[in-house]
Order: sequence, then structure tokens, then C-alpha cells
Amino acid sequence: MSRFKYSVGPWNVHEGADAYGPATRETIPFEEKIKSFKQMGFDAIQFHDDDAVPDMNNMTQDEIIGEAKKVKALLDKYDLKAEFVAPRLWMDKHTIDGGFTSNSKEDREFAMWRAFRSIDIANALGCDKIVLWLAREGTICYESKSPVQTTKWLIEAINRMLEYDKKIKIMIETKPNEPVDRSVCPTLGHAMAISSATIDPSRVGGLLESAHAMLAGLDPASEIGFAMAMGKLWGVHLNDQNGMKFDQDKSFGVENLRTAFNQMKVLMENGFGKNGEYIGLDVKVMRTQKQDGSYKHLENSLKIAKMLEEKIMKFDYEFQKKCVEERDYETLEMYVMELLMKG
Ligand code: GLO
Ligand code: MG
Repeated sequence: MSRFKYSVGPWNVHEGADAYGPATRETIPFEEKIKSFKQMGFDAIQFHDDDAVPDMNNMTQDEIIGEAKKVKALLDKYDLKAEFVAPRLWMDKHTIDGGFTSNSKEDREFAMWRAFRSIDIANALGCDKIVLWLAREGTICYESKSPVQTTKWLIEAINRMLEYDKKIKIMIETKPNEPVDRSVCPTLGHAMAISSATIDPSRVGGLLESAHAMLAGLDPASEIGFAMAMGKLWGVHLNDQNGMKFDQDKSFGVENLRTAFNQMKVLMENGFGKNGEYIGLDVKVMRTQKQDGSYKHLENSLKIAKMLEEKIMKFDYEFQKKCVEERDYETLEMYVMELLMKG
């Protein structure tokens, strides 16, 4: 029995298209996905604004809220919660140069419109969290934008969201690059600094994705620990990554098992989940997988996370203390390796 509640987004089951080739699997309808998520043991669903309300750009605010209420009824039917809503600020023609930090004023206003509607959708779905994955907030040509101005625009956009809804909480999902070359907010340290510069730092926190930390050359467990020390880790996207290359979103723990162990360990030791936080997965199945394997990566990631929980329950803190007192870190390290490798 896991001590955590787990969440997943509908985009985590996808058709397999990548930058170099088309889809390899059929689309699975939304309701079928969430039914399967429930059967697999997930407790909550992560949403993009247009996962909940497709075609929202062509709808009025009332129509959007009406559609979102239908999705809430679907969640209730399967006894699932909504964890967060994230405005998708990277697909539209208005977000070619970014959203909140686009050089076009009109496009910055479009981004605000999507952010406000995301808050409306979150309210209709019964959740109080917005995720900002700042996909295109940064540069692909360094001289095209001022790093000072874009940082200020980002803070201003968050302030406007905080003003729009006095209860909403914002989680910044940091990522150093991809699709941009240089992101405005690459690490949780940056997210915490942005938070402290807003009008209500108590409502601006972070979401750590394992792969994104690795892309920044950082240890995800340390990023988690840093944000938890600030009381500002409100979400995670556990997954894995083989080195500093494109964002792979591999199943949790399949490349870096000890790092995965330490991510779960820092979450467990510091009471993650006590305020209703979910352990979110953000994983992609391999493109080679056939249709009936569309959910394998989720099953595997959940299984690995739960097996690591069991390992951590067995962690001998007395022995660790002894090793630390004797400054015998070689023995401590071998103890961890044996814990992970023995059945
Ligand atoms: C991509 C991100 C992406 C976000 C999702 C929610 O690198 O990890 O999957 O998590 O869009 O904002
Ligand atoms: Mg993510």
C-alpha cells in the first residue's frame, strides 16, 4: 500500500509521433484513458487547458466553463480528482515567440487570456493549482530578447494571475531548454526567486521534473530537497533521462535507479503529500511500442516508484548514522547499493 497519491496527464498516453516520424499508434479517447488510469491505481488527472476544453480559442468564457463542468462530471464518475491545469502556451500561432515573454504585445495578451481561462477551468474542475511549464519563454536567438525584460514580464504575468483569483496557486515547472535554447526560468532556484518577487510568494511554488533537472546538469533529488526546504514543492513529474540530450521522459528509474531511489527518499523523509500533493508522472512510452502496450510505461513507472517506497521503508537509519559518525561513506554507499540490488 503506497503512502502517496499518484497523478498522470492524458498526454502521457500518446500516438508515438516524434520530430522525425508520424504516429505509430491509434488515438485513445479521453474517457477510455482516464478509465484505464483509474484501474491502474491513479488518484488524479493532470490537465492542459485544452485537454479539458479542446478548441477553447473559439469559445466564450461561459462556454469554456460549461465544457469544463462536463469534464468534472466525468472525473466524478470515475472517482478521480483534477490535480492542476496548465495553459498550453506553445502550440498556437500566437505563441510562436513565447507566451508571457513574447516580443508581441498582442501575443502576450493571448497568453494572459489562456492563463485566466485555465484558472476558470481549474475552478470548474475543483482544483486550486495552475502549472506553468514555460515552454517557449526564453530565446532561440539570444539577442532577440532582454533577459531582464522577459524575467519582469514573467513576474508581471504571475502577478496578474494571482490578482485574478485570490485562492489560486501557481507551480512553475522549470526546464532549462527545449523547445527554447535558453529558458527564462531553468531551475527550481530560479522558480523560488521568481516566487519571492511576486505580490504573494505564499501562492507561487515549484514542480520538479526529474528529466528537466538532469537536462540542467542537476540532481533531481537535490532540486526536490531545495524546494521542500522552502516549503514550496507542490508537485513533481517523476521520469528518467539518459544524460544531457533531448527530453526523453523515460519511465521512472529505468536509467538512474539510485537517483530515483533518492528522489523518493527525500519526498518520503520530508512529508511530501501531507498537504494533498500528488506524485505526478510525466512519462512517454517508446515509439516502438504497439497499440496494446500504450500504458506499459505508466504501469512500469508506478511499479518502480512503489518498489522504491518499499526499499526506503527498509532503509536502516541507525546504520546510516553510524557510518556518518565514523565518516565511513564508502560503507554507506555500499549499503545503499546492496539495498537496491538484493531482492
Ligand atoms: C515537457 C513538460 C510537459 C509538461 C506538461 C504540463 O517537457 O514536461 O510535459 O509537464 O505540459 O505542463
Ligand atoms: Mg513535465
